[in-house]
Amino acid sequence: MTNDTLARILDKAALDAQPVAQLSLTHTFDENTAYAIQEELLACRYERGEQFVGIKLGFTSEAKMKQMGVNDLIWGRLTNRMLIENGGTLSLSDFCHPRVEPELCFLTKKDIDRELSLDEAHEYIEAVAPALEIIDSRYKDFKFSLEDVIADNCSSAAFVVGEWHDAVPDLSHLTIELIVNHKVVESDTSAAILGNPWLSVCHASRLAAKYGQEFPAGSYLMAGAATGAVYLQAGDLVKARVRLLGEAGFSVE
Ligand code: 0L1
Ligand code: MG
Repeated sequence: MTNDTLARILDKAALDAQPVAQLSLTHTFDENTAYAIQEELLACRYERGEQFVGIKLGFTSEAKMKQMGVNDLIWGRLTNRMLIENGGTLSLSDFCHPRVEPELCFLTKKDIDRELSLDEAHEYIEAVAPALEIIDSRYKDFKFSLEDVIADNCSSAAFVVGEWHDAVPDLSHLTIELIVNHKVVESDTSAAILGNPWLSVCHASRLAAKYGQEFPAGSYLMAGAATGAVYLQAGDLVKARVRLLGEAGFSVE
């Protein structure tokens, strides 16, 4: 099967909200091919009029990399259709088996077309906000190989961004809580994101350049999860609360 055909299987799974068998059970493909399938998958969305609005990073904690037996981050693309307004509503029926995780989101200030050093990262970022990522594997039982999840746009499904704040140089000591129905269900500090969330800017710039993804000023950069993800249920009221940055939230119907 061609990359386009494989991508269309995943695109249909997302549109129908019906998970499919892992591609790797019947097809052998490497990481580069997985990213090529991801590009085709996004092309399906662009054909329907969606627009690229940013990048998300996955496996930003060492524990998760070890669990998957990999030594690099993975990344996916965000589109305008995935953005849920802060305080808005998500319909469970639009997703296969969605989970949510609290993150930080950066807003880029300049076009980024090469790997940035940590020293340079600050001048490329306009602001930072509390955020929530909704991940939804298009594979049955949320099970996949590394190549499977990359092809599936790293489980990207939706995201919510709170109020923007000046991005101060030290973002490593912020408590980040995931609150569901007024209860804190997950909590950690922002250091859980690569030890320093600013490193997400460096890695996103490296990966965008490596895979030829334009990363223009005004893009979102979801920095990676600070805690584990939890499954969503109808009726849930979900918030990310980040010390000094405030909250982002949505409800589930
Ligand atoms: O955003 C993430 O960290 C998740 C990346 C994909 C793996 C998963 O679905 O858990
Ligand atoms: Mg995430």
